[in-house]
Amino acid sequence: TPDLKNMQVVVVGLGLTGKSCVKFLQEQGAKVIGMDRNPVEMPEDVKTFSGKFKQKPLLKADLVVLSPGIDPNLTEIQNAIEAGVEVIGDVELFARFNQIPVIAITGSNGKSTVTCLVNEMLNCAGFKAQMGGNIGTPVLDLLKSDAEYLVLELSSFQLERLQSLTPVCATILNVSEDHLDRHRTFSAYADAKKRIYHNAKYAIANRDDVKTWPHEYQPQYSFGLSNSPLGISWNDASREILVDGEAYVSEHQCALKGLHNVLNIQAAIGCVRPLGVGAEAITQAVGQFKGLAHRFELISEHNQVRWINDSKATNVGATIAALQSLKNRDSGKLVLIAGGDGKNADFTELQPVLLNDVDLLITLGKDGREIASLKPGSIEVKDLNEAVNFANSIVESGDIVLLSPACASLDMFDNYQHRGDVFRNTVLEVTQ
Ligand code: UMA
Ligand code: ADP
Repeated sequence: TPDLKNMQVVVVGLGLTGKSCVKFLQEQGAKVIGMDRNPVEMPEDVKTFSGKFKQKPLLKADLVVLSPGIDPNLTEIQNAIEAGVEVIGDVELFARFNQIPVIAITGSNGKSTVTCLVNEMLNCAGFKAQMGGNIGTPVLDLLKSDAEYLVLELSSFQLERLQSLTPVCATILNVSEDHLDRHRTFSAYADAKKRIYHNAKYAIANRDDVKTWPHEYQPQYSFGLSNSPLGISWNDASREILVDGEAYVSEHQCALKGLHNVLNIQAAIGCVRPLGVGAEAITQAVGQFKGLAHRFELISEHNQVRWINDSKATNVGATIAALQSLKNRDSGKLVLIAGGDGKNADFTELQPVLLNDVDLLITLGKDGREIASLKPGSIEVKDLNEAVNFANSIVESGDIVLLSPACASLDMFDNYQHRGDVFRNTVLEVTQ
């Protein structure tokens, strides 16, 4: 492991990640400087700058550690890189010290769901596993864990500069447009995700989505809805997940619903089977994992109207998945509430499902108008409260109201949890 003692390290961004970096670096004996655009309270021996990032300390540093939310293309950071300063992320720092086997998970959608499923499957098989990364616990906080496996959810921001991670299993679940405000082009975003396979022992890819494939694609480690004699597949007639052509788990044994979740379950199976996890543990895990809050979560069925909170649908792909899950329902109108900060996304892909599968579209937020323009008769409202009240005024027994914004929440809320909580509370208020 590298020696950080007395090294001059600048930590940029002092949120969850930055704080974990400062703590770790101090334990290693480094001299730490912190920077954040906002004033942040730090230990006394950490020199901290707020406001615009200070160029001089960045140029003088032995190492710069960037938080995932910091754009490496910022002038001050680029100048440091050009001056030969090493600039890395927290996951790279973690990888240089970590000894615990890692299962690494990325994708535009389904990361948190698959991370939790893999964790659950390992635990059901009697392994001690712990989750971290983009899901919430900064990876450096896991270095001292006594877990046998670390299950890491990694975002494109965390993968962008990563080199030293050597996962046992790595998977890209899917790649659809997201974060173009930061990565600028779709190919740059997809390339960042591809780094997850670098040095991975087993690469688990979606055989039907070439964008998820590693350089050396191997069908025995693939998943997907298409037929395949090898790897993990799906029999649509019997509604069963197959492994190497043999029935393995059936849909009714799984607590998660929807075809996108079939893919998530397949990917999780693909990640744990190389580790020796068997059918019994897998069946137990898929039976008990009901999914996370804010992901296609049923929050009320008052008067036979279903209200679904899918606030975590922060890109177009997730909203399309939600609408597809509702396609084969019996009857009733579908009201969709969408909009927020689109992160420079192209919404035209959403148009066919808005036209065919949505009966009424209510939009809000920064990019609400743009989404509303895709469907005649859409209604633009000022906030979520108005959206819920309007929906409530027109719904009848059998209808569904879905909050699935296809956008980030940051233009109107603290985060997607806040947006989902406001939705839930308002729904419970108006329907009681
Ligand atoms: N900051 C600046 N300048 C900037 C941007 C941010 O100074 O230009 C400062 C902010 O004032 C703040 C700090 O940086 O004090 C925040 O850093 P950060 O944005 O990197 O966020 P963290 O709190 O460190 O949380 C990060 C992840 N956030 C992002 O990638 C944006 C968390 O994922 C992750 O859970 C956490 O590390 C632990 O690993 C959240 C997320 O939204 C859930 N991720 C994106 C997503 O899922 O779409 C990728
Ligand atoms: P992530 O961590 O990648 O954001 P989550 O599991 O939190 O993924 O789910 C985020 C959103 O994407 C939710 O709206 C969820 O319903 C949807 N979703 C989950 N899995 C998939 C998938 N495989 N394909 C498309 N959408 C998905």
